[in-house]
Amino acid sequence: MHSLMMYMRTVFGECELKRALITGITGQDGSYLAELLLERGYEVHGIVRRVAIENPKHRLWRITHFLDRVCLHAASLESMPSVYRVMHTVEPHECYHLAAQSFVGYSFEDEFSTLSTNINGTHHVFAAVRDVVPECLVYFAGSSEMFGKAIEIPQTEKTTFYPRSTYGISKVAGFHLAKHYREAYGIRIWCGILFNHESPRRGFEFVTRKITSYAARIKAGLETKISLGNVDARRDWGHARDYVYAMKLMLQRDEPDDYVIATGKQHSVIEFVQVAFSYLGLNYKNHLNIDSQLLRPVDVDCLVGDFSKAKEELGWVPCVQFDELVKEMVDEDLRATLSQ
Ligand code: NAP
Ligand code: G4F
Repeated sequence: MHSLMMYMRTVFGECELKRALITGITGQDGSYLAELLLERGYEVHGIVRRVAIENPKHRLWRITHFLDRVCLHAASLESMPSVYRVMHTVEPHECYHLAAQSFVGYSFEDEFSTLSTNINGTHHVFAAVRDVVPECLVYFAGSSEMFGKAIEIPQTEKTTFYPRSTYGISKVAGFHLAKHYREAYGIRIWCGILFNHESPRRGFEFVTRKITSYAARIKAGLETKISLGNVDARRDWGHARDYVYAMKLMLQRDEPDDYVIATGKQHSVIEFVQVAFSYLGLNYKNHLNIDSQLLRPVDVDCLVGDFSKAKEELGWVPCVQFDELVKEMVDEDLRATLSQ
């Protein structure tokens, strides 16, 4: 694949094919974004950890179906030389920086590695762009976790941040680094402030996928109970495919800016459980166990975004509704469970 891309670059010249580099291509968003960019005719490169290449069946499950159409480069966010090396090799026109320790729950268990990976990793990517490809357009994956204990409802681009985890703090730091690189060095970095987005490719550690996978296993008679923590938490859940499209739209604007990407609708964890279980004809009350061990030291209770700016300036609106999202995830988990 790599030699094919080098051949195409030589034959067609630099201007014909746009090259995109995605950090975190093996993740939920990276996989959907890579598909979108391939559809648009991009030459797509991705940064993956060495272990992913060594254990492709386990680590590359989200991107197996298009592996032959992308070029993967082994690197780690923690290693500045490895990030610089990839930037030199690819010389991307667009760089989507999605890689992160993205699980808030884990950030309470290992604060130090979360801060180190997410802040230093982001700094390495921005510095490499500045030093190697300063014209490159950059997307930074900010998060609604930056609003944390939100001081207003709904949250907009102007809402003050109040992060409640080292994960949230790391994203606030990344957000300010992005602004600093814009102002000090003129690097064109867009910050997406994305609210929770899910899909059948969501990691099993996140609450939505945990719920849909357990619902499917309970339906199939393989489990009887699901244990959850704070089921009163409220989130603004959208579909990952809709959200990666917003990333692409941002980089088509002339000037870098920040955009809230959300549905504007809020649901509790318990509502998610109820919709998922009742879709399978199950009464969740017969299967739910509340486990205080799963509570976080502090939680984010209520997030809901106002996406008016994205609608007005990007023409972006969410397409998939909450019930459709839950059903798509349940359908996929039931199919996978029954085919095991
Ligand atoms: P995800 O599924 O957890 O994917 C994270 C990606 O980062 C994976 O490809 C992972 O690689 C990679 N990664 C982690 N640590 C790395 C390291 N040290 N070096 C290189 N790669 C590393 O996350 P996602 O849901 O796609 O989210 C994408 C981005 O958006 C993240 O920055 C996340 O914090 C942010 N975000 C997500 C949401 C959401 O609701 N999904 C909302 C707001 C913001 P491995 O496969 O090797 O682990
Ligand atoms: O699904 P979660 O782990 O997602 P969380 O913490 O909202 O973070 C996700 O969204 C952020 C955007 O706001 C992203 F930046 C971040 O990368 C990630 O994608 O938890 C959602 C809620 C929390 O309040 C949690 O306490 O569900 C509650 N919850 C209740 N029981 C649980 C569980 N969460 C998990 N993961 N597992 C449980 O058993």
